[in-house]
Amino acid sequence: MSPPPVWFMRQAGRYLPEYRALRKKAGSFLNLCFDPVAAAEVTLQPVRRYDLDAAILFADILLIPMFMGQKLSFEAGEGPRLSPALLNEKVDLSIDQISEHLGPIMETIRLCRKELAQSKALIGFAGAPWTVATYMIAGQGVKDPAALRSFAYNCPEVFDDLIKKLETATIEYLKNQIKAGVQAVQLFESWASGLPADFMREFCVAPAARIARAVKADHPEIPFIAFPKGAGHILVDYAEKGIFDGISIDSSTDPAWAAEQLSPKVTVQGGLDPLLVVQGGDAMHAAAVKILQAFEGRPYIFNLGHGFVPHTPPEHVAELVKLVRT
Ligand code: 1CP
Repeated sequence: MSPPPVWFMRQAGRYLPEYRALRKKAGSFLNLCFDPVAAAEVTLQPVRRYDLDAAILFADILLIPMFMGQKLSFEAGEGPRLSPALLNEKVDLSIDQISEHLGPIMETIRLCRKELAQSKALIGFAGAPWTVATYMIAGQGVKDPAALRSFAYNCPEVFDDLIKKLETATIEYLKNQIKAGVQAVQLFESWASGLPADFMREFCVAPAARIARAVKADHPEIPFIAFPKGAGHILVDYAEKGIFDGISIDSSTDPAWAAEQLSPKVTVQGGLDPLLVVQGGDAMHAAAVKILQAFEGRPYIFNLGHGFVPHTPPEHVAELVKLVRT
């Protein structure tokens, strides 16, 4: 049995000393995103260090709201801020000029592709409409989606319009990434957890499927991965849409359940608890082996159930890659 391909969510980032050095030089996270030479370097750092099978573009899901007219900043230790928040103010959001803002990101992609070996995939990404909308509405990351759902119920026209605009912008953004050189795309739905099933079907599954269909209409050869974190049994709905090539599972998903319930036509990805990589040793080994065994004999990509946390020891990542490869 040949080992599965391996890459990691947040494989570039604060747990790597070489990232922290470049980030310090750039002054801010956004400066780093908009400097193609530095962003390409950060994208390639983990691939060089661990010989991973794929690089993921260094950018952020919150660039799209910024291109649509909200002001984006990252306050140290506090996470992202978008202003004005749609909860407080009516904002004139425009998606007509999205492509005018994409120059530096596309240049990062071209630089990465030039540097990467042919055998390594470059993965592009975007946030899914609901997840991006949560930040746009609240003006920041929120743990409890109640206020956001109330906004959707109270202002259905504004909410629908926002989701549609995000869908259109995301399609455009992903198509441009593919034209610049990414060979697979992943849609991050980081805030699916806690949503009523029908709400999730309408505002997470359906928009993701429409985005995948539109992207694949132009680029049928590009694998499309959905990562609906916290979607639980609605993962089956994603698989049954028949449009996603890959489905990434979070750490709360039982690998044995996923192997049984998700159509064998989709490639499953991920699952390992990122905190086990902080731990390392036997606990990390045992969990990784259990996941590998659950997906033996079907297409599977090794990854985490969510991104690395900043205090992950880089040497544990090296150990994990070695384990997967042997
Ligand atoms: O240096 C720093 O301080 C910035 C930390 C950081 C990094 C490294 C942020 C701020 N974004 C990123 C890069 C990033 N973000 C990537 C690059 C590629 C890689 O994975 O290596 C990707 C794919 C993202 C996607 C992203 N941004 C998501 C979806 C995935 C997830 O983690 O759920 C989300 C929700 C964001 C928003 C965001 N960006 C950054 C922060 C601190 C946050 C907020 C997260 C939260 O609300 O919990």
